[in-house]
Amino acid sequence: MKHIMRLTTGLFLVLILTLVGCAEPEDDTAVDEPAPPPEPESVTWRFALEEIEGSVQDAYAQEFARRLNERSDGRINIEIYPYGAIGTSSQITEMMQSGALELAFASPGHLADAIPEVGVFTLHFVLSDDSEINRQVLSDPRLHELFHAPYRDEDLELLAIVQEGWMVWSGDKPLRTPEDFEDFRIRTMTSPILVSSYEAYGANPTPMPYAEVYSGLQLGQIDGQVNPIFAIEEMSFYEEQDYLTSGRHAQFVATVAASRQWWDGLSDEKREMIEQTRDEMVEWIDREQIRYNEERLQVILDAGGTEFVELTDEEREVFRELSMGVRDIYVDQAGERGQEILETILDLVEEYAGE
Ligand code: 6CS
Repeated sequence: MKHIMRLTTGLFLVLILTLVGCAEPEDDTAVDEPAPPPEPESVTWRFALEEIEGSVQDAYAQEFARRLNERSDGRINIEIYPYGAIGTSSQITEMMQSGALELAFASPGHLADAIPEVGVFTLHFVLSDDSEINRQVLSDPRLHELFHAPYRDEDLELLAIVQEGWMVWSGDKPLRTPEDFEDFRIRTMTSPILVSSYEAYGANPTPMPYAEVYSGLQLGQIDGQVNPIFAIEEMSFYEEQDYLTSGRHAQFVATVAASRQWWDGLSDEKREMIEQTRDEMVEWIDREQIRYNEERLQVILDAGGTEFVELTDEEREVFRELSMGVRDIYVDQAGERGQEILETILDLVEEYAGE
């Protein structure tokens, strides 16, 4: 495997980052309280990734850091910690919740353990087949508003929802029908709703952290996994797999989150700079992720030994029907707020499709 996860080093870093937290002073001033100390000339914020250098999340963080630095005339600096520098996705989220990290990516496939409502992004056939429509839906303020409370309840602030590419199934055979999935040990991210999605297809889902997938494939603990193409290439999963099957059943969706404690302590000026930068990056990151996925597919095909298979509309329809019952499991777990989120996404998809 090209990239060895340095989790031991990560533990040291967790300790150091916890000790040197750099929250900003509160901006709200009660009339008879002493004036807050002036804002520091320059600040350094930490941004942790669930993906390695060269990934879509890395591209986002690098560009976000560059634009914020420029917008703030060099006063805002961002240090980026790629996957492996700190810990698993769940550990990164916990650090952000405790205020030891300012910013991080948090994928619903892991985060739904803590925030069941985000499990909506792990359901199949909810978003459009058209990624341009999905980009508009995922950046719509009406959707963001519904996630505000669930994130705040878990000491997080939602900043952005980003699609990173179509999820693709990899295995030692094409996965065209539910019969192909029969007892197929497919690795999933750790949230329970993903397990239900693959049980509905007759598979044997096996949740595990990202860092263990390559060795899981190599040692035969799992038969396959599911991820966007850029990740299958950069994590070398394709080296252990003969087929990639694309059913366009779901986008890999990630969220950019902030520590609630840190966010609440920021000045209005800094919060606005972050929000403007976030808004201006919506189209940029979407173009980048499309390019990354196209280019990496070519790298995989050029290496030889892995075939790319696309499901027909009829084949997709069988999976779509099987996936419908999982929506009820999601609503059971995520309650009324989850139901409203699911309905809003379905409505927004129709609205942006002009239906
Ligand atoms: O499969 C996973 O666990 C991971 N996949 C991607 C593309 N990003 C982060 C996530 O943890």
